[in-house]
Amino acid sequence: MNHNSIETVLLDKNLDADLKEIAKKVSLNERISDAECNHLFDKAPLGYLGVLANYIRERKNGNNTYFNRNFHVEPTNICVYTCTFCAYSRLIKQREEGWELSIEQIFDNIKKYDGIPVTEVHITGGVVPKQDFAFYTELFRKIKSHRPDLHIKALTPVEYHYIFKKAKLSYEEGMRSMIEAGLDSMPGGGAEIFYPEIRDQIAGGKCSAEQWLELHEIFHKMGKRSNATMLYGHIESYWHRVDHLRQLRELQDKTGGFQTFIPLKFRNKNNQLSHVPEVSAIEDLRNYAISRIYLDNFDHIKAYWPMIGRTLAQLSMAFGVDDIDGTIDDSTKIYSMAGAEEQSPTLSTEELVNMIKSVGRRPIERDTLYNEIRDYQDYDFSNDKKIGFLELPVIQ
Ligand code: V47
Ligand code: SF4
Repeated sequence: MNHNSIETVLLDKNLDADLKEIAKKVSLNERISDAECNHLFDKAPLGYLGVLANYIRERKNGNNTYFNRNFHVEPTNICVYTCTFCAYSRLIKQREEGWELSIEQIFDNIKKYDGIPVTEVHITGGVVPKQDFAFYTELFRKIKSHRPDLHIKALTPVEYHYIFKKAKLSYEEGMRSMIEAGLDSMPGGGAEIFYPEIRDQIAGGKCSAEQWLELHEIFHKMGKRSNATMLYGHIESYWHRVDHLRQLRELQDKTGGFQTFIPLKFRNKNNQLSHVPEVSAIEDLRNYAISRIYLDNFDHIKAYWPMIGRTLAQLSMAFGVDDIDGTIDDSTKIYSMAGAEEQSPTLSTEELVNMIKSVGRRPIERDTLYNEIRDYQDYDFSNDKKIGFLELPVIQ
């Protein structure tokens, strides 16, 4: 669609030499350096970034924009940690306004989706002592024996580090047991910002960057896939983002186990960083595009639409994003409490498909591992009410 525009960028007399060199590298499918990535953050105009990111996006994924049918389960909204950006932190959350679900309660919630064509359950929330190794292995087993084809994408290195330490298990032993119990893949959370001085200030006490990366590496080596995130737009500088992206790119070179990168925009409601202003939509688009340009070994860049809103998610598809997740119920409280755009993020499949089509992309439903389930480009919703509507029961 836009392949000629990169030629225009290459011929642009007003661009500085470094930006020209970066455009040349992108056109030749060459990797950009950390210094070049820093230069993009410091100097690159939005239009230029859009052209480069879109060029890469179309080279990798054509015109496709992916989504999946998943639902979220949050076993608890209480947490032993004190991340300053988080509305679940023990310094913010009063026990009375918290919930801590039992295995039976979670399982009942999962059973509400029986007969509904969801392909994935995304399980994540706070960290509490009761929800330990035995709790999660039993929960995963129960889900799998009830619905074996439901993909379990659950917990992050933050939870696993805490759970395995408490159970006195090595990371390898712990991960193997979780996989045996039914864990299929790992979501990208808990990464925040890897650089120690920033990490200590916003996420002190939880697993370190090295531990986060090690757990993903072990998981990948066991043949499993996972995602990666970066929480941006708070107290970090651009070079901290570059440092974060570098570590992800290096691990991906080693294992190839990451499927998608999800930049997460810091939202400032109900947390200890409420005095920090949120970054602009322009900054979000620049960040998506630069991530797409730098992470040449990641197949997908995801915009999490409940967090940034539908309009920005639509715009992001011109800045490197080829996936808009698929959250289709309103139980994801960690974001709504922190001031996410979509207070009640329920979209029917038809609305999601129209959102993608109206910006000229091809809507493709995928499973968690990016196998194509259905191409919705020419789909006629009037014939199929069951697929057209995904108004799901509210969990919790
Ligand atoms: O690690 C918490 C973030 C993450 C705030 O893998 C906040 O498919 C912004 O990782 N402002 C967890 N962000 C969620 C996550 C995720 C979400 C959707 C899909 C996938 C996937 C993964 O949420 C945390 C943290 O970085 N978060 N509080 C906040 N105030
Ligand atoms: Fe707990 Fe995660 Fe919130 Fe940190 S971000 S306080 S680890 S729920």
